[in-house]
Amino acid sequence: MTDANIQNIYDQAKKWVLEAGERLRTKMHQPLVIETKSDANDLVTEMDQETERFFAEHIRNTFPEHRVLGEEGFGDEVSDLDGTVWIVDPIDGTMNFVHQKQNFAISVGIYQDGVGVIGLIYDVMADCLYHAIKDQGAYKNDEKLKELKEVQLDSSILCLNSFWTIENRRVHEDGTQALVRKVRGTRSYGSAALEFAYVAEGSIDAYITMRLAPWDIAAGVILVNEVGGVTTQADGSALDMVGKNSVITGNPSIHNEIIDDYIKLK
Ligand code: 2AM
Ligand code: CA
Ligand code: CA
Ligand code: CA
Repeated sequence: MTDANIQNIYDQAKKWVLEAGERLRTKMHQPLVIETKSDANDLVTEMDQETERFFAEHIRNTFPEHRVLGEEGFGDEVSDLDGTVWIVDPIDGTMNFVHQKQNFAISVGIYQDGVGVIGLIYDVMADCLYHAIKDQGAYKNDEKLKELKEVQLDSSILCLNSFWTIENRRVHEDGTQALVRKVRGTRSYGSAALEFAYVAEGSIDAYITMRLAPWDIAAGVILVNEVGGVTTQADGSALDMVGKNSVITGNPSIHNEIIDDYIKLK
């Protein structure tokens, strides 16, 4: 794909992300229909569905040869990343959307034959867009994000949550507790996409979570790559962008240490 093509796709994607965010801000104070998915805390609203439909329709009309992988099922059945695939999370942090009316994001990652080429994460209520085109750096609105500097674990801030298992594997619980005590502080924002964006901007140093889907991470991985960060599964193996993943993303100076000395996925 030529640079001009990528720029055109990026321009469209950015326009739609901002437009979808504007629609969410306008409609979010209307009464919401809230349903549950895999369990009582796994929420979905009609705004998640409407936003994903908005992306799927625009992408199909403008780029009919592209495919869409989305959380809410309005995209295509995607089991490989051949060609151009848009990986869309219409609202990342639905629980925050419902309970807090803030701290949620639209996440769009665009992959070309398996390579992440465009990442957009839009913090809707803050009107803050994190964006990257492969090999051109990552940005927070107009500000170019800096390469991550070396950090020590005991002066790091770590994001994590209460998901400590993936399928029949689990983190080493004593090790993970030791990690929580070792770092300077822990945080949990409840939006995987925003947590990736915070790693990219250097406001947190690593983020650990189990059981994420491609749409949670597709854009974030691209942003973090652009500032020299690394993302793997919790045992250090490569991510699977069409399957479920455990995830550690962060500063390369602490990434391996966290995996080898603390998480020790069993
Ligand atoms: P979502 O809001 O798009 O569902 C919450 O810690 C983060 O984990 C959010 O990014 C959320 O994405 C994601 N997540 C993935 N699977 C989840 C699940 N089964 N239940 C709740 N959150 C989930
Ligand atoms: Ca969800
Ligand atoms: Ca998500
Ligand atoms: Ca979602």
